[in-house]
Amino acid sequence: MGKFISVTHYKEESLYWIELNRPEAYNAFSDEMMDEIKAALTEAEGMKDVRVVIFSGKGKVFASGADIKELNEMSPIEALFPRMQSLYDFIYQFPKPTVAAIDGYALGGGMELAAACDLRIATGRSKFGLPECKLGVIPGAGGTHRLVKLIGEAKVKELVFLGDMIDGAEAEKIGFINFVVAETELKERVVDIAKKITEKAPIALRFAKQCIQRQADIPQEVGMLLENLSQAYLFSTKDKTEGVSAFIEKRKPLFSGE
Ligand code: CO8
Repeated sequence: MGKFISVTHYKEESLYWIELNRPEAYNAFSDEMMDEIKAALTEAEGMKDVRVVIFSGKGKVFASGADIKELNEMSPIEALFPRMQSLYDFIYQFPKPTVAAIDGYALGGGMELAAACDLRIATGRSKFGLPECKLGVIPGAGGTHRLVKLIGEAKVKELVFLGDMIDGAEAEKIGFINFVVAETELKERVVDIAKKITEKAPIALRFAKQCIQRQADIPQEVGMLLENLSQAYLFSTKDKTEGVSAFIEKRKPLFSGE
C-alpha cells in the first residue's frame, strides 16, 4: 500500500483501517486528508478479501471537522462543489460495511463522517457536536439531512442551534452510537464487532445496505419491490447455497462473496 501523509491505512486480516492522522490539527479534514481517504477507500473496494472498513482517529480525537484554516481561504464557488459532502456520500454508498471507531472529539464534519458510516462505536468520553453556526456556516456534509434521518429533526436542531457537545452515553441514548465501550477496550471491541460482520455473506450485506438506505426516499411499494428483487438475485448466489447448506450440515459457512 502507498504511504499517505494525513491518513494511516492498513489491513488486518479482512478489516481495513483508515486512521485520520493529523493530531496537530485535531484530525481536521484538509483537502489532502480527504484525497487520501478517497484513495484508501478505492483501494479497499478493490481488495476482495477486505470485508469491513473502519475509520478511527489518531490520538484522543476522532475528527474535529473541516479544517477551519482552509475554510478561511475557501470561495463561495468552491463551497458550491463541496468535497467533504461528496466524500461522505461516497462513504455512505460504499459497497462494503463501514464502522466508525470513535474516541474523543467528533465535531462538525467529524460527527458527519460518523453519520455516513454504517455502525458507530464510541468511548463514553467521546464528545459529539455540530458547532458550525458558531463559525457562520452550517453542517455541510449530511448534518442537515442524513443525520436527521438517523436521530431526528428535534435533536439535530438542538445540536446545531445550541452548539453544545454531548458525550458517548448521551449519543447512544439518542440512537447515534450503536455501542459505548471503555477506552481501553475500543480496538478490541471494534474488531470483535467488525469480525461478526465478516462472518455474514458479503453480497447479502451489500443488498441489505442498499435496501435499508433507500427506504426513506422511496414509496413503500417500491421499497418492497427492491427488497424482493434483491432477494431473488441473492437466491442465484453461491453464498446463499453455502449459507443454507452450512446450516443444514451444522457447520460454519465459508462465504466467497460470489
Ligand atoms: N480545524 C483546524 N484546526 C483545528 C480544528 C479544526 N476544525 N480543531 C482544532 N484545531 C487545532 C487548533 O487550531 C489547535 O492548533 P494550534 O495548537 O496550532 O493552535 C489544535 O488543533 C488544538 O486545538 P485547541 O487548542 O482548540 O484544543 P482544545 O482542547 O482547547 O479544544 C476543540 C478542542 C473543542 C476540538 C477545539 O479545537 C474546537 O472547537 N475546534 C473546532 C471544532 C469545530 O468548530 N468544528 C467544525 C468545523 S466546520 C465543519 O466541520 C463543517 C463546515 C462545512 C464546510 C462545508 C464546505 C463547503
